[in-house]
Order: sequence, then structure tokens, then C-alpha cells
Amino acid sequence: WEPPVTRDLTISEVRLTPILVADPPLLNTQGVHQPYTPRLIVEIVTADGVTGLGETYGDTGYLDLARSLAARLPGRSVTDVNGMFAIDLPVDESQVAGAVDAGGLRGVQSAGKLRLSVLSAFEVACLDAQGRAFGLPVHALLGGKVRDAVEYSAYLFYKWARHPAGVPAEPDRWGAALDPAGIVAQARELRRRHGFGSFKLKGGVFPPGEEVAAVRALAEAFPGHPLRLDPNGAWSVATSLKVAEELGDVLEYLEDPTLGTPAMAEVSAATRVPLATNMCVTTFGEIAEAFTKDAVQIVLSDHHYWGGLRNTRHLAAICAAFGVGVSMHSNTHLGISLAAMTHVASTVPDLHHACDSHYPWQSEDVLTERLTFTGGSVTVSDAPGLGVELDRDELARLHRRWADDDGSLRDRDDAAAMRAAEPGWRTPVMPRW
Ligand code: GKR
Ligand code: MG
Repeated sequence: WEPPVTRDLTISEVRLTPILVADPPLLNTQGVHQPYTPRLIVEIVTADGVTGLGETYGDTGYLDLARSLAARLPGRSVTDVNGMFAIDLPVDESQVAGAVDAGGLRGVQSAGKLRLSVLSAFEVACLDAQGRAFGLPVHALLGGKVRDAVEYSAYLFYKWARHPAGVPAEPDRWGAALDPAGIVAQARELRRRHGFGSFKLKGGVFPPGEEVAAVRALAEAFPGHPLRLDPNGAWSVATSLKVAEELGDVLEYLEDPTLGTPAMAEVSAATRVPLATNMCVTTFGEIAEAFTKDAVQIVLSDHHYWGGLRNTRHLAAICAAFGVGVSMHSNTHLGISLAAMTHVASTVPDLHHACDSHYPWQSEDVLTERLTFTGGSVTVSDAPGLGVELDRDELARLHRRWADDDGSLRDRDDAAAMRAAEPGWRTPVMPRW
């Protein structure tokens, strides 16, 4: 018998690196993506020199809170994740206001959700560090994978060919997609590059009839493939029901057709099209009302604001108990988050819908090697930790971009980006249609 190798898992240092990442002019109901979007890269270093990686939103409110949390961690262990979640981390209202992004596309913002969105990156970094120290993949730390690959859907966006004139941006190789033919061409290209077998269209951009026509065109181009439409709550109950009626034969589900649990429940009661959400069920506290009213049939987790990978599994267990489906949606993210999503998704038994990912839209990443989709899926890594490595030169370059910014891009603001093209643009009052 030989004694096991003991490691010192005490946190010696936490590094926070805010970055700005290139983003194409993708349209949503609030406006358009800015040419660069903020993300925060978290590194947790142990006394033994093992470094764990995490990623979350980089907007100022998140960054401020991450700084307070980082200061409290040295001396604690990377295995004490529950203890980290119990740290008293006061959030003030100005931080909450600073963290509201894109008019609430991540649901209602609150101090609790802001706190969890920050903690999630630290949880992922702790799990990555543990995995590297023990030689185990993150999925093993979560109880083990039940599948070897996680399926993602193509995330289709209406988009302009370029950011508005005069706005500095990286070159865009995708071209415009502003009508059914453009959306089908985009879907074909995403399928050609990554093999996706299901398609989600971000709606709420054009009058519903035009978006119905785009989904019909997708159904014709890809017969039998699962299709979803997500207007981020831009429609009234009546409009939602009309769209459900018109697309009922081709939709896998409608995602957040209307805003708020009571309105979603009204739609749900009057259609057989399943409803999914990443807007009305975004915290544990919102589950009871939504499930008892049968407002949604599928909850789309986002490990960032649900508070990490363990909470995502907790959510999946609650959904399973209520016969509600679970899957994942995404916000603009890089490879650390895609790896984290893939690890946790690989451990959830009842994952019956492909997750979605913005990753194909991100031309930049902070990894030495990008993650790839094969046949629309990401292979679950069995390497220690998340199985990804940081490219320090790229991290430094994207951080310099953040440091050089005058502050206008450090908080995502899709409405402000839209005003560069349409000076009178205001965040629309919902429902828009
Ligand atoms: O990136 O424009 C976008 C999306 O609208 C994103 O912000 C949403 O949070 O993709 C998300 C969704 O599924 O609602
Ligand atoms: Mg959504």
C-alpha cells in the first residue's frame, strides 16, 4: 500500500481578466449585438500551482462583484464549493442596475441572480482545478457522464452584413440574413460547417408573419428536423397563439413567445405546441408558479445565472420530478463556458432537446484549441478538469481591447448598438406584436 499523493488545494490566487470579444451584428427584439461584447475569465490557482478556469458575463456589475468574491477566496480550498456559495457577498442596487443586459434577455435581473451568475464562474473554476488536481474530468466530479457527446442546435439569427458605418468592428464573413432565403442559407452554412441537425431561430425582430415564413422555409429545406422559434417574449398572448397555430406542425417548441408566467400559462392552456423558457423560469424561486400553472413544458437552463453546474443538475432533477423537460440555451460565450455546458449536459439523464450555443458566432476565443462540433455535437472530454487550455497571448490581447475601451462597450447594450443605425431606436415596449 502506498499513501495517496496529497495535494495542497488551498487557493493561493484568483485572477480576473475582463475581455472584449468580437461579436457579429446579430439582431434580437431589443436591438443588435455590439461589435464587441464583455466576458470575464476567472482563474483560480492552488498552492500547488494548479489553475482552474471559469467564464461568465463581463459587464461592470458582474465584474465588481467578482472582485469582491475573489478577494475572499485565498486561504480557502477549491473543494469547499458549498462554503464559497455561503460567503456573505453583499450586492448593492447599483451593481444590479449595472448588470441588467439587453433589456432583460436573461429574464428579470435581481441581486440573487447577479450573485449566482458570478459564483457560477468560480464554481466552474474550482471544479476545473479539482479535476486537474485529481486527474478527473469535470463530468466525473458531477457523478459521471451518461452520454459521450452533447448535441447542440444551430442558432440562427437575423443579421446585417456588417455593423453600422463608422462603428469599429472585426470583418464579418457571414453576410446578411434578413428574410427566409437568408435564414435558410445561414442554416445550410451552419449545418455544412458543424453538422447541426436542429435549428433555432432568434425571432422578435420582424413582424411575426415574416418569421413564420422563415420557419416554414426552414421546414421545407430541412424536412423532419426539429425547429424552434424564440422571440424573447415579444408577442402578445393572441399573437403567440396565432403563431402556434400556423407553425404547430413543424415546431419542436416555441421559446418564450410572450413575457411572464401568467401570459405563458394562458398560451400553454390554449395550444398543444410545447413552450420552452429561459426568461420566466430563471431562478429556483420562479419554478413553483410556472410548474403549478403548467406555463412551460421545457426549462432552458443557463449555468451562468442558475449558479453553476451543480445547480443545473439540481434544476434538472426538479424538472424530472414534475415531468417538465430540460435543456440549455446560451448567451454570447466562449469555449470555457461551452466546455462547462458540455460537461454538465453529459451528466443529465433526461436531456431530450439539443442545447443551443452562440459559439459558432464567436470568431475569437481564449483557448489554445477551439472546441469543435461534429455532427452538431461536442464530444465530452475525459481529460482532467474541463479539458481546455488558456491561450495567454489571446487573453492578453482581448484584455487590452477591454482596457483601451472608453467604457461604451463594457456593458452589453443592444439598444445603444441599434441607435448607431437608427438614431431614434428605443428598447421596444412589450409585447411588440
Ligand atoms: O444573443 O441576442 C442574443 C439572445 O437573444 C440572447 O441574449 C438570449 O439570452 O439566446 C438567448 C435566448 O435564448 O433567449
Ligand atoms: Mg431564449
